[in-house]
Amino acid sequence: MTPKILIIGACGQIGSELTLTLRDIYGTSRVIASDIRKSNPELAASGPFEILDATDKEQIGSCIDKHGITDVYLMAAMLSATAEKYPDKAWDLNMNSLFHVLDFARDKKIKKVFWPSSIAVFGPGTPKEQTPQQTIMEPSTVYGISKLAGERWCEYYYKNYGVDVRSIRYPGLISWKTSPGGGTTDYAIDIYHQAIEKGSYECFLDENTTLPMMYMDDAIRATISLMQAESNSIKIRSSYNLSGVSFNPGELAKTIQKHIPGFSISYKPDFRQKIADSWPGSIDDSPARTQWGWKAGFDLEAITEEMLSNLNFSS
Ligand code: AKB
Repeated sequence: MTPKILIIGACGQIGSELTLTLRDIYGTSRVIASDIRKSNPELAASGPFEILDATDKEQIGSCIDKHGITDVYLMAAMLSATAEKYPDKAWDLNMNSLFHVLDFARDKKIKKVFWPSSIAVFGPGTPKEQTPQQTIMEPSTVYGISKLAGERWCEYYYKNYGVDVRSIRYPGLISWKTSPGGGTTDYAIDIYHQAIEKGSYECFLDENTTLPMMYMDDAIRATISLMQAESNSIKIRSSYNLSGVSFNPGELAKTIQKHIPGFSISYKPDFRQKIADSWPGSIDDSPARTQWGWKAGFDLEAITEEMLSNLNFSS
């Protein structure tokens, strides 16, 4: 059966690209974009769009009824850096939106749920390199705590109510179409914009802070593959580790310098350094590879070429 999809948080960094790709696959009329405001007017104009507050259960329910929704992608979230500033709001948005959607799936109003987790579920006590799927998880950020709690709830709803929920622990995502908002990995996008506009960048993480990252095209492909996989091939109902590429600001700057030789970088770590220091440097994603055939396509060189050419840099 062709799904009828609702994307909550469609104007955000992942949501906007996911919406367009899902519309290419299933048809524009079968993919309803929604967000609390039309912050991406181009996306809002590209097909059906609803104003929707992810914390309002009634609004979500009415939208599901109105459009006969079968699958919900819940992309609304407050990311790590902003969540440290507004812990209550972050908890409210990140947790209650998830409960609303899981409840609708439990009550058979919808069939399938996608919910994004993050590498932020790991903490300072987690093994840093090739972090396994199952390991010590003691997140030290509000965002990470909300994502880990969310993962446990996803598994609980699957085991106790048979909810078909699927999830990925996204690394830092790099994209050129829509800017991220309030994440610790955002530097890896800002740097390209500043390199082109100013030829220099002041980085809020230090030179050697290696983090797991991924190009947006890979993340979208992973999300859709997971949602299209046969239910019985999905053995993990909390959230899957997913690996793309690992690099630090110094290494990223060097790849940019190959294209923009005069580009310079300086380092002024701020409160986000502590968040980054609590996260892994690289991820072991063997369950995603073996269970639903995941394989990343973009390395750092390819990401830099894509970013610079799409942001219209010409040497
Ligand atoms: C963030 O930096 O908060 C996000 C994430 C890693 O989930 N990009």
